[in-house]
Amino acid sequence: MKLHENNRKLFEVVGENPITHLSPYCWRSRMALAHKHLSFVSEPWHITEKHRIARSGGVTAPVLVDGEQWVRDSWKIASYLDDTYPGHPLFASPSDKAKSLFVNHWADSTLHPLIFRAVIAEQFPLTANCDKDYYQERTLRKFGQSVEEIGADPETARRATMLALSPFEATLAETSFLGGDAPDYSDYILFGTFQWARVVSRAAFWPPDSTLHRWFETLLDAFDGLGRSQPARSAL
Ligand SMILES: N[C@@H](CCC(=O)N[C@@H](CS)C(=O)NCC(=O)O)C(=O)O
Repeated sequence: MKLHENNRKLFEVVGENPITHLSPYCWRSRMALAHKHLSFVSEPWHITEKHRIARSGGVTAPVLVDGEQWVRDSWKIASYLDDTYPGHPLFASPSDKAKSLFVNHWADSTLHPLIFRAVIAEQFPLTANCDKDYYQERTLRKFGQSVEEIGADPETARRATMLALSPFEATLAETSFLGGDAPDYSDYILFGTFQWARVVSRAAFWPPDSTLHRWFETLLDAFDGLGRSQPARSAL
């Protein structure tokens, strides 16, 4: 029996429209919970509402609350879920987990800064009004540039993103998923990245005949279309 089944919630970043789930990290945890067949209640959260997640000991979402347990950080949430609920593993072996950790670092340190530059001009207007000043201030502190400066040349950032993605594209020409015949957590990490792009940006990153497109569309349909039920920016 699953513990805390009715007492599990996930704090997730939302935009001004509360149905706009625009955080790549929160999507990782959503997909991980779905993969493990664990139900949860979504707690829409604004990035300035630090007091609501104070018990996690940190200031970022996702935060999973599982009964009495508070877990913050998408990677720690995935590890916690596999350790606590061994069914439907996210990591088939320690070696798979190590490779997923590489994907986690690659997404965070290489892909996200590029995609941020490509989409921030379109994303910022979707930010919750109560978060906008903080977001501007945090961006300036973190990158030494304003949102407007960072988002000034999305086309160059898109080209750089596609270049960075070429090893992933070549991999998907030989295998359906990074997890092999079925997705594992490494697929959900990168799904989160491109779901973020899909939710905030009107422009596609890849052509419809690419292996990336096939992989992403399959994951959008997974878990009864959990990902696809989130409206794409291009559809609005
Ligand atoms: N390493 C963290 C990163 C989480 C993160 O940066 N979340 C952003 C939302 S996309 C956040 O909550 N930011 C609030 C802030 O920076 O104050 C994870 O994987 O969960």
